[in-house]
Amino acid sequence: LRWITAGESHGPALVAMVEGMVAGVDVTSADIAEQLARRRLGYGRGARMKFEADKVTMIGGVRHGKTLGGPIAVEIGNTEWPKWEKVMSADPVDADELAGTARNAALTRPRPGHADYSGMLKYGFDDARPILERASARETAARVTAGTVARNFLKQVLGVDIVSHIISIGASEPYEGPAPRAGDLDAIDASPVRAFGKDAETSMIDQIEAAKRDGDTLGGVVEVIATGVPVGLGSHVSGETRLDARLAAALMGIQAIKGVEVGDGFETARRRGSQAHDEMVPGADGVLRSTNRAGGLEGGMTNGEDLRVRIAMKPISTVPRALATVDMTTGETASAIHQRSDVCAVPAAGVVAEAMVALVVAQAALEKFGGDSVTETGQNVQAYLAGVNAR
Ligand code: EPS
Repeated sequence: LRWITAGESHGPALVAMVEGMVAGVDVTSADIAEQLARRRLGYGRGARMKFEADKVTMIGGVRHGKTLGGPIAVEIGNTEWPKWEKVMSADPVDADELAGTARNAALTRPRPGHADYSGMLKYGFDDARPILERASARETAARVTAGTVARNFLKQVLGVDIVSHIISIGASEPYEGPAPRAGDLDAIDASPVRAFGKDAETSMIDQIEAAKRDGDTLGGVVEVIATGVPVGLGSHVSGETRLDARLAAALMGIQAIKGVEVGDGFETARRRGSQAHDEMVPGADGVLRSTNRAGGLEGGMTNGEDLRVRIAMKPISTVPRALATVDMTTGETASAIHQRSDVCAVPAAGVVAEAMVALVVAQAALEKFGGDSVTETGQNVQAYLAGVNAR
């Protein structure tokens, strides 16, 4: 399974492509729209989230609501496009047509924390526009689109469910209760900060309110849980086949992510071995665990327990109370670019992280079970599970 996205934040559309998905997976534009709507949720998003709609058009690979086995292409229209038609035109535009267009003014004051500075130097631009257009987290709409195909495959063939919730925002009191299950997703989505638990929610909202008042931005910590994942996805044989490594890479690849933790992660490093692992006990359908500190991954392979990963998102680098920078044209001290921005996009990052987990787990499942259709892959799954006597 491979996936790729194309498109700029203020271009006509984003495009998501998924290649290698088996035939017969149920997926409709409504399914994609539903996931995209979840990504737009969350207290602390900026003005653009209020007036922009994600317009989904399936271009190829799906017929009458089922995948065909070929590459799947989906377009997500940017309804912002009319305002940017000239500035972001793919074809050349006459200089006098652009003259005086505020939106076209060169952005020469890179934001600390953003891709602006390194991108301008590396790609040879004296304007941050060509960098920020692609670095923008608008691109995550395309990832969620690709992830919807993977998510539907996992549910249909393996019964896997994926949920996320927000552990903390800024310096809020971290959530410490039990991990949510698939059935809790609606309640989480109903929370303005996608929290699982009222106390955590109140503390997160307080943080966002305070940051907003101060012209500041916030990051936070997100947890993703996948239930029903069979034992044996990924492999111990090489670093790059380890599923934890692959999940970490995919999650770290989400804009603004600075840390990934599998299971109890860094806390495990503080424990003794006797308190760090998940002891095994015999059960009716195979081995059971008394704890899940490993987050469902041992030796780079799923162990049949719930997969559990966390990501740390840095605060958005477009800070309203603009940070000190250098004007790349004059070399003088300046205030970093700021037009408009979200205060916090952590709730949305949860939905994006679900999509990345779905893609990586689906990829590992297709490697393990193969097949060209939902029926064939499903038969392979059943034969394997019967053979290993485990879920
Ligand atoms: C983003 C900046 C904002 C966000 C955008 C991501 O856009 P703009 O610069 O147009 O105000 O609204 O997020 C989305 C549009 C989206 O759909 O998530 C950024 O710089 O990453």
